[in-house]
Amino acid sequence: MKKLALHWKIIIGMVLGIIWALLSSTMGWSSFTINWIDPFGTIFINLLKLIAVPLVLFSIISGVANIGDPKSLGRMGGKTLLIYLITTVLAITIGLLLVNTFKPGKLIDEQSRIDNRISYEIWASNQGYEIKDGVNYLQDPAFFERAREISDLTKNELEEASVSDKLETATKQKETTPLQPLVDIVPENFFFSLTNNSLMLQIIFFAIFFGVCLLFIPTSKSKPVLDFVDGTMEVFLKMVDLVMQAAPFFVFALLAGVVSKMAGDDIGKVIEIFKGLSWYTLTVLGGLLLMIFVIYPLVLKTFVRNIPYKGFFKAMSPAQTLAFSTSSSAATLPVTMECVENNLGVDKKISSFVLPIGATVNMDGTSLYQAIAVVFLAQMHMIDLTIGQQLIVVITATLASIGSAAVPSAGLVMLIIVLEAVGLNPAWIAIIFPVDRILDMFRTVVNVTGDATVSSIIANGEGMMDYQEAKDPSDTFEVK
Ligand code: DAS
Repeated sequence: MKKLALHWKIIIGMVLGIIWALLSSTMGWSSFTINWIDPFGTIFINLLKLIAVPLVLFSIISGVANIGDPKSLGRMGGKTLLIYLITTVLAITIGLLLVNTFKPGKLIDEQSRIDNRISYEIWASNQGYEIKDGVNYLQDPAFFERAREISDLTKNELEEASVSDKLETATKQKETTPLQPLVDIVPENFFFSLTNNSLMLQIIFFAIFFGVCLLFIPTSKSKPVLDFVDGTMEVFLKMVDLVMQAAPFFVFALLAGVVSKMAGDDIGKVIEIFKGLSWYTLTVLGGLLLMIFVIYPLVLKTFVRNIPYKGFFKAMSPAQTLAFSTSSSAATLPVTMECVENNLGVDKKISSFVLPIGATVNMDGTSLYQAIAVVFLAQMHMIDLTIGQQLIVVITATLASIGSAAVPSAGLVMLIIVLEAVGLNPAWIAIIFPVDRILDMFRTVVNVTGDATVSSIIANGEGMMDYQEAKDPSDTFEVK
């Protein structure tokens, strides 16, 4: 039988995980699932966190240092990075506008959101985070009742202790499962503890600083360093690849665990989760399609007048199709370059500089998705992120999308960083995992379309673009 593509195996793993969770919530196996299956989901999250930090470090150093000679970093490089930054922040702003307008996370029933909020407060107190939005539901007797049910503590235990060690007890009871020693083998990180929220910002600053300085030392000195960086990055990309190979099993455990934990023995809650997920998916898809069919054409119309609406899509469709099916900007890069050079008429001197950087640091689709995902997950847990926190989302989503490698599911891995930055639980990526694969296809198309749009603007600005409408379809580069 033809080898099943990985993303279908992941989808099968997810479906089986959900079926198991439904089964265990009707058969009362939830505690077995939480104690014996869920820990493998935690191991998966820890593995992704373990890879995320060094992957950001080496992928940014490599992306910046491979710009080549510092001169090219000058005017055109500065212009390129500036326009990439503008389109990324624009994408995030659109994402935040959509998720704060449609509030997909608030469309699930009140009781589920209250339960989610209580489990968040128990988790947050265990991490030593103070609750950012100033409301502490566990002080409210009504919530208290729920906390007792959720943390299956006896009433007098909760009554006696003060709130903080109440939460302590609650969490201790919740967190340790028989497989905890196994979970503890997989470190969250070998460099730093990710609980330091601003960690990622510091890493990205360091990586850019290191990469730029690498450009300014003599090649004889920088070459071995760059070889080491590129080689190490390959190692971490291989780690992502291996972990994703095992993803079908991990995803099964993750979904079974998360759905069981959120649903408990109440099957109705599972329906609520999927109601929330479908609204979330529609919000992200709406944003991504808006970028492809409205925003980029508008930007092109403003800055590159001579490309007709249909002409742009005819020119870019081979690259967009490949981006959709591979979910990888890196794999699509060669075709993106062909389409931009042959069909949009962008001079090779521009495309060979602007597109490789774009594939690494410009991920408008990913940043839009990360902004929506964080606010959606907060809404689902009855957390209203303050404007200040949403600005932190803008900054970290920008940096996380710069740090995301151009490989499948990279945006999901970096979402952990954005969640951490606003004091939310990174394990929540499991809640949106079921739809992540499909969304990854669309956001990669946005990433690639964004790179093509910016390279057209740069080329047009430099007078190095000669667009000719493709006479007939055969002129368009066919994906071999
Ligand atoms: N799949 C990534 C890319 O190649 C995007 C993402 O994971 O968000 O662009």
